[in-house]
Amino acid sequence: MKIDRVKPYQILDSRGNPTIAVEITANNISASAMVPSGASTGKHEALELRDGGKDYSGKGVLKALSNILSIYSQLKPIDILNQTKIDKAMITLDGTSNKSNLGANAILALSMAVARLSSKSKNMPLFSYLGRIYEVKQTNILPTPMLNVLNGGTHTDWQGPDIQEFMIVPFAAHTFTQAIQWSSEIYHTLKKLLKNRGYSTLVGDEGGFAPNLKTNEEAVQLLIDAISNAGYNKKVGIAIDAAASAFYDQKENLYNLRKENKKFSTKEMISFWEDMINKYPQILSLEDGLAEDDWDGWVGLTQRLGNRIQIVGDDLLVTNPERIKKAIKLKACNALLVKLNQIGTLTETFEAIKICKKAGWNNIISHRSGETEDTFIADLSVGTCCDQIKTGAPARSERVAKYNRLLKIEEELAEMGLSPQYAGNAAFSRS
Ligand code: 2PG
Ligand code: MG
Repeated sequence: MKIDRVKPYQILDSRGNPTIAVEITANNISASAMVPSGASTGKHEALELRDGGKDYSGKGVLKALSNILSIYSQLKPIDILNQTKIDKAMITLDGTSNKSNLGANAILALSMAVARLSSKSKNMPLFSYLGRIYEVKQTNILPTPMLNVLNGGTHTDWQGPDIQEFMIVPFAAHTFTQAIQWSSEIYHTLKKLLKNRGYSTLVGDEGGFAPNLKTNEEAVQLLIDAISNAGYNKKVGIAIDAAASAFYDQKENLYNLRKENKKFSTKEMISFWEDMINKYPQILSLEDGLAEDDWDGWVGLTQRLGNRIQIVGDDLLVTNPERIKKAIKLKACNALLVKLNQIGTLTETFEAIKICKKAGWNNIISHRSGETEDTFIADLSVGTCCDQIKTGAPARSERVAKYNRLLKIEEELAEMGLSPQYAGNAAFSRS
């Protein structure tokens, strides 16, 4: 199956910024893919190529589109059924460690589209095909979702809390369908609560509410009240993504929590988390609690809290096998946030997940704050047996598209006789 047509497009993401879509065709079968884009981008991520200049305030991706065409013309004929070979050829063609030559967005668009076209050509659902090339035996596990119902940080232009994401985790549901029902009910209960307390119910970039709260802790309290008012006490937990690199002041070497009117050293920041976790046992996961290069701090944080909650590296690890290996060696965290566009190919993403699984870490497949209607990550979470996914609030089309795809996969699995299983609480057990 050789690709005989490649058509890249410049489209808009959920924030109204340009991003890439590509459609590829082989033997009259076509498939497409769209690339997301972050806001709290880690500085060690692979490069997202932007045009610069005046149009779209420099955010255009026309150079990346022409790089897609040039990759095709240099690598053709491209046999779509060998994902690893295609991804490796693109990595070699780029020739840099962070894909700054061709752009990780250009490379990823092709990498995803190739997988989707292959699955179509084999008449397999995407999750089954990904499972085959990732080499797992089972692809019948639906991930436990982390739904970001209260937004802060850069995703609200700092109108909301300093902490970027307050998520609900319906771990005790019996099915994915039930997990989504509970989450939607809690989301609407939270909306009522905010209204009653005189807060705005406008939403941030990931569909969660973005109220101008007085403290960060108030957000946790609001989630606990919403969970309990909706009737899901002890059945739904809380996950936090602090995105601490965004409020870390490098000059002062301090964490600046505007809402608390406090500047914390690394040690104090760790104590802040410890106090919060002591006070709110509902918190079961903490992502980017410290900044992306505060390695010693991360080791201390994991020593202190790693046996009680999941410590997730996002900006710290950037889905990069080399940084992950370092973190495993140092015991700097115990879970990976998986983002395709941080590394730029499906093959390297598989490698990152495999390394973590081998180390007994958890993996959480993740969206970006700038998203599209592409639902690739829903299939990826099932195909790689990743047990957890975070993809925003149960609201806004680009977020619910992924949850809706998983609802459909749950049905499809049953129809295929593969007895779907919801990961639930087991997603948080570590070996
Ligand atoms: C994160 C992500 C997604 P962004 O920090 O985990 O929620 O945000 O895409 O802006 O990096
Ligand atoms: Mg994050």
